Amino acid sequence: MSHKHQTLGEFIIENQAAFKYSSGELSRLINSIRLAAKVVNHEVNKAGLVDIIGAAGETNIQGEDQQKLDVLANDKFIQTLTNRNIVCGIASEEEDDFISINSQDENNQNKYVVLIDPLDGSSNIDVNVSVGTIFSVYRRVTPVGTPVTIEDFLQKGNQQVAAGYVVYGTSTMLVYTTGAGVNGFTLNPAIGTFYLSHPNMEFPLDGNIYSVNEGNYIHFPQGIKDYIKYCQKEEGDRPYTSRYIGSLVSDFHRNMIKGGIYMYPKCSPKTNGKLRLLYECNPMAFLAEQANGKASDGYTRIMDIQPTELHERVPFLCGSRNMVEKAEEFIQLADPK
Ligand code: AHM
Ligand code: MG
Repeated sequence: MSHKHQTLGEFIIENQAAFKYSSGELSRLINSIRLAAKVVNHEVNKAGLVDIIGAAGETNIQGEDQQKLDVLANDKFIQTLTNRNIVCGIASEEEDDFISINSQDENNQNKYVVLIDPLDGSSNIDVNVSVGTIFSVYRRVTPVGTPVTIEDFLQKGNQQVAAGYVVYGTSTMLVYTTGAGVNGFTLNPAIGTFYLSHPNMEFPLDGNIYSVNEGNYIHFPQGIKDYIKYCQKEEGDRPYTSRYIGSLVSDFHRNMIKGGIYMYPKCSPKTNGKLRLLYECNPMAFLAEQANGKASDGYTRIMDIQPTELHERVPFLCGSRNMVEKAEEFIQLADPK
């Protein structure tokens, strides 16, 4: 079937058989995410109209102010996945601990856990700039029918069976992979349907955009400073251009289409940057690799890092393959391990 006018619903059904562990369960899960994405999209679009923006007066485990829409998006995704009895566990950037679903019910034969950043880049909401949702799916490692444990969540990114994001931008898109390439669907808000608009998305091998918060420059490791100087140097196809929205999903999305690198390095010797391995880096890394790009912490493939806790952070470089490899060269030259 030509992809013209193909809806996400049709695409899921058509591609279910191609998925090696296909039982329909993953398809139902993606369908639930599609539904929650529409609900959250509706709320995000209303943000400027109703008095819903602003801090909810709670702080999350990272000690950051939560904003009302984060709470709302978190609730919507958790509700949708719980009500439809579709997964056995959920971990969210907004929750201190993971949630076990129907752990008392021996009939719960669900085998997937979902990790989610319900509304990433949420400081952009008050100023009408794009935000996103990021999700990641794993098969549980403990026996089906028993309560999930932390082990089910602390899996390496290379064990992901699906990952994706929703970008609530000038138009709303859902972009995801189940390990057979990356496809992007655009929401037609008039009828509430996602259409396949970006089949087989791929990062160009090279690019000329670098995305990093240069306000942190003096704190960056020497290799990152050197790479930034390299990007700015007038030579060959350089200087590159700098674009930083401060919304990972949007920066990633643009770089995948145009070619570029996103970086959130260490900002002091003590910290590991800002982004969370499980909720942000692994799903974006899976998408990047499926789209012919690359993701690393400067030394190691992101998806090969063994997580040790739910909310841990890692330095993150992600984007066009040649650009990420160039940045790694600079990092490893300045600070060999
Ligand atoms: P959040 O999960 O608290 O929204 O933080 C993640 C966001 C990313 O989307 C974005 O790339 C980054 O934080 C921006 O951080 P900074 O303002 O430090 O540059
Ligand atoms: Mg986030």
